[in-house]
Amino acid sequence: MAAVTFTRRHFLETSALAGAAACLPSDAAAWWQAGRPRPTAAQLAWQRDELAMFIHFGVNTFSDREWGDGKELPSSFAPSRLDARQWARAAKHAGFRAMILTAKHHDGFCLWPTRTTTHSVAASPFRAGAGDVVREFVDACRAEGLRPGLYLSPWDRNHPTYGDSDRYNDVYIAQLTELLSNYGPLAEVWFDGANGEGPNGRRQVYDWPRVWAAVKRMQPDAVVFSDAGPDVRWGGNESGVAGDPNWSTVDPAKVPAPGVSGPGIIDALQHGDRDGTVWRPAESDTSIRPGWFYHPAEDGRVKTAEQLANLYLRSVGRNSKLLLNVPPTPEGLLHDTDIARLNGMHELLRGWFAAVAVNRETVSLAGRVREVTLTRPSPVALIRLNEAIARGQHVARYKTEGFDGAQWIELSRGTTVGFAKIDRVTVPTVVQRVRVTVEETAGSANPSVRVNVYPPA
Ligand code: FUL
Repeated sequence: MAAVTFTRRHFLETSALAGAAACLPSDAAAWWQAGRPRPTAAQLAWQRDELAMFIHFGVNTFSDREWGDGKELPSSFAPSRLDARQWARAAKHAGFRAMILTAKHHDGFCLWPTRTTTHSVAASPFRAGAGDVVREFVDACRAEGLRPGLYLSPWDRNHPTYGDSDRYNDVYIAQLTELLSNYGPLAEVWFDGANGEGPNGRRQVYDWPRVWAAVKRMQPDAVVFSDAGPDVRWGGNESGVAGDPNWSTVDPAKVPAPGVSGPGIIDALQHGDRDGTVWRPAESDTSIRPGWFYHPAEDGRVKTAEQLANLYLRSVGRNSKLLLNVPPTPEGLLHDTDIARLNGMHELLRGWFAAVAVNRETVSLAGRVREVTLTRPSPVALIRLNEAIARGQHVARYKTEGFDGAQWIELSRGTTVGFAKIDRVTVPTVVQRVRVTVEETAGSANPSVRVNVYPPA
């Protein structure tokens, strides 16, 4: 195999997958026969983003609450300096590639001038009632080269039809139709399963198959996120930490619909299913602050750069994607502290992954051992493995070792690899070579795994 030199730019700007595909063993044809589920182009693009920013913004920002009750006055929505470009610039600068906005949260207030309710920006002082936050958001994303996504809460504590299932389902589809047909291509449409009681005391029954069909029809290139996918699943917690192991394949019967709880569901969301028949990778969501919406009392409780960089290792570095919420203030701007922490995270990650110490690579005949020779002997701080997931996910168990000149010493052990698996190495030994041995696979194929080795920053 030809010499491989990766640079800082390589890590930051190219997909791991492209590199992995370039390193396919010569018997690659065997892969296509393996018969395991594989991602769609949209799912691959979703995963390559690695980092997406979540924006929770709405009447709760002004009432200082997490869940509005639907009785908020539209007149309370009064951002004085809203600048979606500031959000997008901050995201881009910190290495994010996508952004998702709460077009409507549980309180029912719509951030775009919808025809389905008067409970929207059109009745607010924002831009004298002529504003459209969704429009400003998607425009800002596109101007900064970020892929936009929208969250439309199904639970609606304001709309009078909520709980009257068929009528509300029509309203919900009408809202989706406005969002999916008037704002250009979206990368992700985000649904939660929240389902409270309606004003009439009745429980709303959502029509998820209809919702998903509507997205597929109007935005065929978007991924649909929910507990139950169909394209991307919730990772099972709101702390931004992916499961280990983490299969991108699932058994769809285990999580039949969003918001369903019961034995085994969180486990299925966290870990996926090694023998699952459907490709549905996990998204890890969390907030940079304790709450999803901005609260001034939490200004001193913003996650540190170090905490955020570690979250990257435990989400992206465990075959997931990190959806990190950064909530705008009542002014309509991201807070300076949050921006500083995002930039700090980016600097840390750049430092950790700056110098790739690999200059030569060999693959064993059986394809189960991949060895890299370091540019110069060094201790190892991080090892990043990437599986060629366009052909499915196969690695079920592996170990990594370093050669100190006399013997092979174990550096790390793991289960799944997938899009990326990043191991922190605590063994201080100086090594000349590093090898990964795939000890167990799902399916009969020989996995193609790319190995990158990073010395201490
Ligand atoms: C949950 C909501 O209840 C929270 O308020 C937040 O939006 C979170 C991302 O999803 O379902």
